[in-house]
Amino acid sequence: MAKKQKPWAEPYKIKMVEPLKVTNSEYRLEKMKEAGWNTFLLHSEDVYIDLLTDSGTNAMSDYQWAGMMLGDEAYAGSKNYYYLEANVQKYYGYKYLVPTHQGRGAENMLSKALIKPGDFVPGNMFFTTTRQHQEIAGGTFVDVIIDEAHEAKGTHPFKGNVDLQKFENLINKVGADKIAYITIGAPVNMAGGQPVSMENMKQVHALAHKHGIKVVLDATRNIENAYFIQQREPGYQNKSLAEIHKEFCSYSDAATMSGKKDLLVNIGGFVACNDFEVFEELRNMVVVYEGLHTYGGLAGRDMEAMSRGLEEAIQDDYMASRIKQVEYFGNLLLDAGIPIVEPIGGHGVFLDAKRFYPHIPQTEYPAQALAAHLYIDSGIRAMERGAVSAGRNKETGENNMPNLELVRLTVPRRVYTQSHFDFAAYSIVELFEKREQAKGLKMVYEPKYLRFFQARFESL
Ligand code: PM9
Repeated sequence: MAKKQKPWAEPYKIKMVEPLKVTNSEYRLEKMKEAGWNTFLLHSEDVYIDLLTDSGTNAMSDYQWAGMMLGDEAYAGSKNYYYLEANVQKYYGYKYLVPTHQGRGAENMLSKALIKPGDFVPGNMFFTTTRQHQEIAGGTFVDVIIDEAHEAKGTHPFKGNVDLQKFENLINKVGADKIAYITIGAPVNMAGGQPVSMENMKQVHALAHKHGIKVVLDATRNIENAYFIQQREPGYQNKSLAEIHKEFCSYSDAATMSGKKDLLVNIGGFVACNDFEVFEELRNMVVVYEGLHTYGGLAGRDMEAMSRGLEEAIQDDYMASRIKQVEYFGNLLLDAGIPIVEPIGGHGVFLDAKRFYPHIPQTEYPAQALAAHLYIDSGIRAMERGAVSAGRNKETGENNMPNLELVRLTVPRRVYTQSHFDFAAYSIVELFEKREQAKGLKMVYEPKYLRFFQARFESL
């Protein structure tokens, strides 16, 4: 008899619990109507299992909570800032740090500092807030990710990689001086949490620097990316996540960071760089948008929790359990024949709404509808990542119609147990079995910026 594979288990235990409200589907249908068929507009107390996002939904450890009591709430020069600066230098390797209240605070400042109106900003697939700030600064985002990233199916181990030919074509077309920088997100959120290989990052850096173009890392989930390199890329199996992560960052000039993901906190972010002139600009700008450069919109205790979260997130055993939980959930769905993005990504499992609801055209927002139906059916909250999130073309005003029409079931860190995912998978299979009855949606209210957060819909 073949020996079973040894199961994995979390390297932590639960010390405090938060009760969840269990509701029925009639109640949830009412709540979904009130929320305009947008899961962002639900009240969280009406949600049973909340897989909306892994952003700021982390469970902090006793070590982090203890650190919260050591907040130095001085206006200037808090010791928690210097500890965070030292940890960012140690684990990311950048010379200069400016804290921000969260990732988009960093994106706002870096975009303003580096983009001139009319510039182009290539990147490995757009991210909603990142592209919005680039556009507000007068830039135009250009997608240079490999084609495989735009397909839900596939086996490519590093679907987040940049297509170097696409990047080079852009340089030849517009000229290097019209390219503000290239931005690399790793793993790629909108592609389903797909990682970038070290080799690709090295090549991007070499090509960019050959033309005097800066490389900016969106380091939001970069430690998760390091795990995929350790597991999948030859030559990295015996290296620690800390070593891999720092090497990866060494191929970039600056980074924007949402600490609300990798760094196991509920709020916080930063922008970091190696170039003193860029730092000077950011340090000057932060006092306008966020706060003094030694707190950037955060309390001292928040910076302490983020430093300590970084020390925990970089541990190999923690990260293995994080990604294996996502894999466990994804495999339950794959085994039941549910169409999801493959390979399974780092921070969540993404349902492929085009294959889940093939009878609903993309103009009727199948992913938005699927997220709403899942909530009504079982109290699970997910997020649309398709035509609604893709917004409109900034020149023509036409709706963008991305190839990927996805529902993201994001896994908060250290929050849910294996049985929550058993329940979630069972509920998704039940919904799949009655998929023919499902109807699409019509958008009835569209906000100007990042419409997916506040748009409202009606069922057709
Ligand atoms: N990501 C997420 O749920 C939260 C808001 S968008 C629905 O995935 C990347 C790769 C992110 C990200 C946020 C940000 C912005 C930048 N880059 O939310 O401002 O995934 O801290 O970070 C969200 P903040």
